[in-house]
Amino acid sequence: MTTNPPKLKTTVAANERVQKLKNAHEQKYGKSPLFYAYAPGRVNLIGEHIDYCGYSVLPMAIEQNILATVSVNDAGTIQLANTNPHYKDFTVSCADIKIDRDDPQWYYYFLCGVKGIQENFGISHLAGMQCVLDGTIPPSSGLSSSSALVCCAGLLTMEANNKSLSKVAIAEICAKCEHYIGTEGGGMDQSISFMAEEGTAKLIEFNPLRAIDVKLPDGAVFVISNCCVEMNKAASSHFNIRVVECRIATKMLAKARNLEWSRLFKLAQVQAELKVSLGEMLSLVDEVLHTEPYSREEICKTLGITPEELCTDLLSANTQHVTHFKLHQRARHVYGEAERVLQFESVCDSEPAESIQLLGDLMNQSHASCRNLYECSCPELDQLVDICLKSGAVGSRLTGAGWGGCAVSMVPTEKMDSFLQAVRKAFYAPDPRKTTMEKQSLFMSKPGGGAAILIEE
Ligand code: ADP
Ligand code: NG1
Repeated sequence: MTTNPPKLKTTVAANERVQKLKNAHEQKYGKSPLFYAYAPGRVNLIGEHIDYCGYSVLPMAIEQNILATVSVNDAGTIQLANTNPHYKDFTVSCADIKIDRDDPQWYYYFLCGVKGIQENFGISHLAGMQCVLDGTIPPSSGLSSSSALVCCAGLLTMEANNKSLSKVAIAEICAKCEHYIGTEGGGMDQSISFMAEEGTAKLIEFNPLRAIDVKLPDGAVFVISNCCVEMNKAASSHFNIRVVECRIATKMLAKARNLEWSRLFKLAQVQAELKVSLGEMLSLVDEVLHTEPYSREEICKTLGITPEELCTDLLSANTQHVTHFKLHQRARHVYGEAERVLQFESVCDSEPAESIQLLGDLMNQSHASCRNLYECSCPELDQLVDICLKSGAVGSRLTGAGWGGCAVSMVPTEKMDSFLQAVRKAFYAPDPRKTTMEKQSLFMSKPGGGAAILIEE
């Protein structure tokens, strides 16, 4: 479907959060907003770190979002303010939009969205804008606060400049332009932020981008819990190191099978070229790649490239320092996780009697693979996942990039209250810092709707 992000009429006075933000806008800029825009965060149910390898993922949007007020002017500047005092005011000339990836300040994510729209339409004179932003997604916790900010900025820039795009097109633009901040994500977050629909999770497929409804089983709910360790993707190299390891594994597997390896960049492309199953890809990984980390020298020798070519063609700006790469483990995770996503979707589709247990098992296998093969968990998150399982979840796993942040647990509906109580007691109550964060750190989530423009009635 080629629908555009919706424009919804709203009675501002009936929505306390929007009304408060409108007041803040009037106070700050001395005029009323022309319109509002919001974009949700997401929880990924299964399919971690495989979107940038070209494989499908299975997220749902959450209720928490980034909401912005917008007034438009011809002053030639973009003025930003935020309800959270931690995020300082910022003003920039429309003629001088620059993003400093060495200093990932909050407003650079906003500018990613602006730049994406500007470049897509070749806009030479961007409309001047004044915005106040308000976010309810815990940052750096795997629930896509950064992408919600990029998507919200992309959406409001499109509207302020009287342009229009389908959900698919704007999702693709926002996925690409978030790379300006330095992280090489795969597009899951921006796709679900625009293509989400209330009441259904989505299987997101790439190339071409599509979102297919996935009906979650009755009788269970999904609960998000935050281990209260933040991991900022753009300010660290963990994330891009995994992207690079997958890229190098792609080249090594392709070379071993005499494919034209220099034009392949994603693990899914190797499978597509070989026309084999995911199971066969797992065997190929075992046959071709060794479990010891690969040195730069070994990679260059096997691919027949120079150290300079490795740096410029395969590594990103923030991974130039890496000396060793775990290719076997990362590729095994990716092909195994891609298979689990398909199994998860198939269980949801066919609804066997034991659906909940089967889905829970897949989530547990996913966490084990993230922890052991992809090494993107951390002790606090592992502890939280263990507590969730002991508290009644049938499945529990880290969600999002990892190295901190949130777990998602599948809990039989009748156990929900006792589950929340037990997790509270075992994980949050013993630590005063976590206790204060508990309200926004432990909550049930239903599939929410996608990004939209709001216009006052
Ligand atoms: P996530 O996993 O949530 O996407 P990232 O570490 O990639 O986490 O991005 C978090 C960054 O996004 C924050 O450091 C901040 O710059 C920006 N951000 C998140 N929420 C907000 C907000 N409410 N207002 C402004 N910037 C935000
Ligand atoms: P979060 O959890 O928002 O940091 C990141 C990537 C996704 C995906 C997941 C791991 C970005 C913007 N997002 O998400 O594309 O790769 O990690 O599955 O880079």
